[in-house]
Parts: sequence; C-alpha cells; structure tokens
Amino acid sequence: MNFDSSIYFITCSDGFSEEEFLRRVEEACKGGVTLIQLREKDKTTREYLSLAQKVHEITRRYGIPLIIDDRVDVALAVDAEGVHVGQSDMPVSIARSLMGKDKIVGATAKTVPQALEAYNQGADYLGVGAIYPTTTKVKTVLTSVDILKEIVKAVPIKVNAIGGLNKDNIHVLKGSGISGVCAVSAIMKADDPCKAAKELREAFYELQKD
Ligand code: TZP
Ligand code: MG
Repeated sequence: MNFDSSIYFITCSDGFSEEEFLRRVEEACKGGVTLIQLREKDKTTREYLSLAQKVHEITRRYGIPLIIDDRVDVALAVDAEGVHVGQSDMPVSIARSLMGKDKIVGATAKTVPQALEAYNQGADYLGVGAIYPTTTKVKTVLTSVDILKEIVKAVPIKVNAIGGLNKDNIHVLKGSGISGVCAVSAIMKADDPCKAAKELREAFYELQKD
C-alpha cells in the first residue's frame, strides 16, 4: 500500500476521556497528519477494539491510514490499514503473512542489523529512536542521529525518526534522509492538536528543503 509517513501521529489516550481523545485525534487529522497509529498499552482487548473502531471511523473520513500498535488481531478485526510491531512483538514475517501483502507493516529498529532483519521480513517502514528522551511511557534507549543515518542508507524502505520530537528540535534530522517524523506528545498533549500538527508539518517540510 502506498502511504505517506511524513507526519506520523502516534496516539496515547492516557489522561483523556474517550470523547476528548477522539476529538484530539480528529483535530490532528484536520491539521494534516499523514499517518496515525493507535498505541494502547493498558487496555483490554475489548477496549482496544472498541477504540480502534472509533478511531478508524475518523481516520477513514480523512483518508488517513490507521496503524494498530502491537496487535495484528485488532488490526485485522477493524480492517485497519496496518500494524506496527516492536522488537518484543510478533516477528515482522509473521505479521506480514497474517496481514497480507496489501497492508502496511511497520517495525521498530534501533540498530542496522535490526533494520535489515525487519526489511528482509517484509516491513514497509521502520520507526527509529528514541532520538531524544521521551516522557511517553516506553522502555527505550536513545538512538543517535548517526545510527539513524546508517539505517536510512542500509534499507530501501521508509525510515521515520521517533522520540521526543517536536517542531523546535527536528532540525537535527536535516540531511538524515528520513521519510518522516513520529510524534506522540507534541500533538497529543498540545493545547491545540490541529495547530500542533500543522506546525510539525511545516517544520518537517522546511527540513526537507535543500
Ligand atoms: N518509541 C520510541 S520513543 C517512543 C516510542 C513509542 C515514544 C515517543 O513519544 P514522544 O511523546 O513523541 O516522545
Ligand atoms: Mg510494541
């Protein structure tokens, strides 16, 4: 599937009512995010499924592909456009065979060998980071911009940077060859998620200029 990973918004519903969470997701869509990942760590399967259906109803209206974090079953159940797997989740090859060739399969990679393995197993894109320390709950170590650049050179698929990124710090990624930036807090926790998405978009396109 063809997709644009340039402004990849990863959600986190912690601390929001469902209504407010869905409002923020829709505002981010209005602001021009190009890809959305539903990322929930503490929900039951039923809760995850229910939220995924509601988010998919929004993203469909905006023509933005929805990626489900970790859960191939949830992705298939809501006919999401893709799934994202980390290093402790289902291997990319199995996720790919379950999702089929037309869906998007993304993977987390922090090293060149991990990136090559994910690519060889059929990943469409990689998320690489954390570039900066992040307050979004995640067990992660930092990945340098140099490693990010090596990964971009090593694989022919889209590579996105992730971790603590916002409109004011993504300039460090200039010249790295990335296809996009992933952001949770910069959009999710913004006073105005629509404006935040727009600003991140502008900053990213500024970065892409020669
Ligand atoms: N993987 C590496 S960093 C991260 C994930 C899921 C979280 C990024 O969140 P934020 O709020 O954009 O730093
Ligand atoms: Mg995961």
